[in-house]
Amino acid sequence: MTKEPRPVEELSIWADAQAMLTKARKDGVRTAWDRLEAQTPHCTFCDQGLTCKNCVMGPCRISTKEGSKRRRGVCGADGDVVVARNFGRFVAGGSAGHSDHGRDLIEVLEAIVEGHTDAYRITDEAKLLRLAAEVGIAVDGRPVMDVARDFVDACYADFGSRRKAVMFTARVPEKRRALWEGLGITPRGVDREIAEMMHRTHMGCDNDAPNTLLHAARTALSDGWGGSMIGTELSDIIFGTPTPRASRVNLGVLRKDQVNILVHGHNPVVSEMVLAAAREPQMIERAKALGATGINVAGLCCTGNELLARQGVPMAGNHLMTELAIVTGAVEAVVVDYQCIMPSMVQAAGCYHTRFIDTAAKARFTGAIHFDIHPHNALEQAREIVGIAVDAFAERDPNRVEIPGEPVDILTGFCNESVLAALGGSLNPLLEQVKAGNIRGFAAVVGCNNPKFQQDSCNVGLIRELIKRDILVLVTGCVTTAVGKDGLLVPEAASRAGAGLSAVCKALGVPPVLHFGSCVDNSRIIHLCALIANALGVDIADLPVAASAPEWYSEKAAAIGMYAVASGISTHLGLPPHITGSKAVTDLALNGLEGIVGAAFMVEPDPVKAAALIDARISAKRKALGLPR
Ligand code: XCC
Ligand code: SF4
Repeated sequence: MTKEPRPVEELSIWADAQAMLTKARKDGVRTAWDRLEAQTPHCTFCDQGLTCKNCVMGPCRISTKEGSKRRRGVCGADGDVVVARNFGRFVAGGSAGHSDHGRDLIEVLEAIVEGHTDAYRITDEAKLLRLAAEVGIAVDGRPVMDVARDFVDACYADFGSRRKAVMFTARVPEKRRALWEGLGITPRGVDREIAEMMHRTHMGCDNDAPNTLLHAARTALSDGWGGSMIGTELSDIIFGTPTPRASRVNLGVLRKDQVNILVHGHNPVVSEMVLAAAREPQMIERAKALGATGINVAGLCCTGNELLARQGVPMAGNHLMTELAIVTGAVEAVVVDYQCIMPSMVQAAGCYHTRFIDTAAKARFTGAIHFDIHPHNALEQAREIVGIAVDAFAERDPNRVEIPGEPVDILTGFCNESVLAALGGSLNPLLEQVKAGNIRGFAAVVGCNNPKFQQDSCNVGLIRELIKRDILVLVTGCVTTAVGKDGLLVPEAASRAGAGLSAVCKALGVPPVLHFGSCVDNSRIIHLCALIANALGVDIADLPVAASAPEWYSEKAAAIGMYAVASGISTHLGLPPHITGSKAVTDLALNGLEGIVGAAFMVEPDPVKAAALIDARISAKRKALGLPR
């Protein structure tokens, strides 16, 4: 007997998701929720991090039972070592993802400097010059392209083995840098730390769990202050630094009367070109010839966040909406770069007229239409892609189209530069509000969806609670779409915040939740923390700030959490990583790290309880700084 499927209301809090889950069942499209059910219960050894496959004397499953003969693997590694090694590689995977993305932007800037592309250009020259000067490159009187060439070299050098510290660690408060130095976790080079983690976790190397975890911190720091930060800064230089602008979210941003193209993945390098091609008059004419009124580009996941923050392109959905967006039957093409793209989307697309197009040699999907996009051919390739989407419009079956819900308004485009500009060039007005207790602190709520949660219940539930407690929230990644759909990314949402925060937001005309970009843009948030700490003459760990990834799923989210904690920002997770098989590792993550780096992880699936934990943290930090409330 087959089990009744779970009611769609239990799977997501959103009406648009529920409608598409119902349609998916009718259309025979399987989703992540169905597949999770098929995978449940998960293997307990794997879930707790106690499986090791690092060599072929194994695989080994470590038992934690007292007296068991299987308390050690064939090589003799115990549960602590296996858990730490697995977690170390997990963090290295995430750091590699963000940082390789960052490197792709260096290659684009290099192509601009070398004159190998007309598709890309330096949009924010002032930012390039400012950053170049910041890292010690001579700027005055030099041609911009010469400065850019030196900056490209400086960025590449951050990936290598010759530096004592990645360049942007100069932004970190001195006290924290000294702490890292003392612990031996100053991030030296992005590729170096990642490679060293792979080395350490080979059989017979680092067999001391705390030592492995310290290197996990170092690896993550090379992402946060290295690869991700380079990704963010170069994206601003090439595509422009975000400024506040209006946009809209949810599946309702898809258009019945237009060619719909969804961009999905992470890097703006491809999606910006697709957008540019879709705006060309001859493309729009081609769409009109087929009966469409135009071409609508909308975002999914983080490349969506990149286009949203810089161009105001609407956001169709976050991680768990990606399959459901196809189920609308209204999508002509999904164009992907890399990361967080469920391979199942190829099958989902195959159930409709939707073309699934991949664009990177390093992220190919069997069954997809493949383009190999490089800086020198990006715009021509993007034009071909948009052409394929437009032609697919002729095959759309109106009887299978259902676009649920109305778009919700949001305000986007916040970043350190735009916040500083809004404050008149200095953080002081903001800090005065913090000192007075109108803003009690800051929380960065970031990350993904995970079908183990009712979609967005924890993301939204936590943020609603935090703003009530006068905690200003910054969001990135897939949490953006969640709060956006809840109506919290508009200035009018100030009325849903506590009295203090509400008054500040009303005075400034900003929402109580600020959209700070994509996942690599969490680097903006640690940079902001460093700016505030430096302005106050304290360490980041002394600030009334916290981070949270309520519904996280990915290796990248683990890297972000790890660099946040190692930077002194306590971080809440809605569910634990695969470490619970080791008491030593779990204790270290939840408690021990506090004494080492001044911050630790908190794990709590209930959003209201999580808000209380974050609030308690912020209160303690305020008290230590001698601040009221
Ligand atoms: Fe991926 Fe960045 Fe997570 Fe969304 S939030 S599911 S990592 S797209 Ni980073
Ligand atoms: Fe087993 Fe050790 Fe090999 Fe891991 S490294 S598979 S624990 S023998």
